[in-house]
Amino acid sequence: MNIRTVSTQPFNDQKPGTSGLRKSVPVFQQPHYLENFVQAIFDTQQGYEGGTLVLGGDGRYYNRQAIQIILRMAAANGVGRVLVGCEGIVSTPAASCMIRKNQAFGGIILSASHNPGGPEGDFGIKFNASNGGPAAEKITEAIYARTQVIDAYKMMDAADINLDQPGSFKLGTMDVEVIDSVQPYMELMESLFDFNLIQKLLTSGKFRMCMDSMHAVTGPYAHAIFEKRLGAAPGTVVNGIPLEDFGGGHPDPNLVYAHDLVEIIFGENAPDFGAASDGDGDRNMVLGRNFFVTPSDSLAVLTANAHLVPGYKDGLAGVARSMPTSQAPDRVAEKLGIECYETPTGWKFFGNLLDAGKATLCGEESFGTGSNHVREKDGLWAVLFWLNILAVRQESVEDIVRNHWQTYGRNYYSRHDYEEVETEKANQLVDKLQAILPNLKGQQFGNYQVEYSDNFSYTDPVDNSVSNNQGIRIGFTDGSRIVFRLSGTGTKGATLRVYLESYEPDPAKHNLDPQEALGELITIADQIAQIKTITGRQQPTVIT
Ligand code: VG1
Ligand code: CO
Repeated sequence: MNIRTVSTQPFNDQKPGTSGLRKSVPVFQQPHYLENFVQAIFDTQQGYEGGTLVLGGDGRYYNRQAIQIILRMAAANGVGRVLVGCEGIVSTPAASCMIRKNQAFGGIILSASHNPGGPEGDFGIKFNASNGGPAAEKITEAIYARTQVIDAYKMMDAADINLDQPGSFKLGTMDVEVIDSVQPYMELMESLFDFNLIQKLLTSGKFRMCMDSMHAVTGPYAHAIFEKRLGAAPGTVVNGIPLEDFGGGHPDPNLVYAHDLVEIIFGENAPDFGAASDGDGDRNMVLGRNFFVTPSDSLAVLTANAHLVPGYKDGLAGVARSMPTSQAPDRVAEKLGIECYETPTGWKFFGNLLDAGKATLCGEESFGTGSNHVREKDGLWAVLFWLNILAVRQESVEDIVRNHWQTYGRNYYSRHDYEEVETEKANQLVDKLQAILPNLKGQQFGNYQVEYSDNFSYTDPVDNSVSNNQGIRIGFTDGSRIVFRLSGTGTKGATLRVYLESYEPDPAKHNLDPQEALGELITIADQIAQIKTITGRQQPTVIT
């Protein structure tokens, strides 16, 4: 088959963010835009000639077209074999699983995660390395550098591959295997969790759950695992068919966007357990009847109960959380006598800790939880982990969490997002904050005294690489914290994230609304950062 070298010119905006390159669909549809980025991936990798590549996405608009383009480019670049998800569907954690299982040199995941999809929505592309995890910063930087000088890409002339059902094809000498990505993923889950016990719970007639796949990628996985394999009642999975525009919603599993689930779980005759996952299946939200579990608490509870779950019964090497995540997991780690690592935001920073066997469980406040079973956060894995704990303990979600607070104290936690702020104003806010940081120490704000203030810098304990400017932290003498950072996944303007945390050891004070418990810190955050004055916003766009 004919292989062409196509001349091109660099685009200046192809710098990957927290999780790959995310832009609106029309940006990706510009001639050469996707091709340039894909060629930059090949140009900066080794071992792809003759090697295996995993390819798939979350099913959003432009997924299928992008897959056909990438297949032809992979063939033109000499890749040996590509494993593609049937219908182009591969969740992010399933892609990680497939890369590891098939000794692939890497994977290309097409997703903009929880960002809305459709012709005017967002699209994204991410490269994962041979360990199954998001490419480390030095790789994404190399890819970006390459996009800045690229002048040509390779393309094979060939017809589209039929992605509708499993099958084997050839593109020139390259093998294309279209496979059902649910199977290998389910097998991995079965090796970690007590499926018999969970099945007993789900078929006992005494326990009901609701899984909201938000019209996104986990639908097929959730149907296969919860309903078909574990015997949950039909209808347990809602919004379970992936749609190109996610039904017009934000596939973001939080109390604001997962409104269908929220109505069910806070409504009459609510089920015992509810969960939701995001566009590409790596995030999760966990709920009990009328009860919300913060992602930070979820990581802490999973850590404290891991010994009840077959895959983790021998203990955890350590636990890791992103810096803005609450310190609830730290308390559990301390009691267990294991290390708790604090990393910058983004799953790529957990990769080395997992590869080196230093951490077993990892989590982020942004509804991400995972373990060393793959190198991505994993939404359905977290749901199964919770189900396994519920099946063993035979207590409600609420009782388990309240009990946890009694033992460890409660870390009140909330994140306030200001979305689509003018970039200039957001930068101004951060610059001003940065300038006053050195003077904050010792200052008193109401009941709170500043103990430290800095811009978080991380030195990876495995390869000693340093990542600076990962978020401004203001810590108070009682352990409370306010963290400010700008999002690295948005596609419009800037998103300012303000993370708030306070610690309450007294069980008599564990029943407050977090916004109330954090009220004074919320005011202090505005006072210090001048959010209202600089952004002109009176309140956050989204509170989680
Ligand atoms: C956000 C979250 C971060 C997460 C990232 C990717 O990044 O805060 O914790 O790892 O999204 O998740 P940022 O830079 O916008 O704060 V996903 O599910 O969007 O791939
Ligand atoms: Co995601």
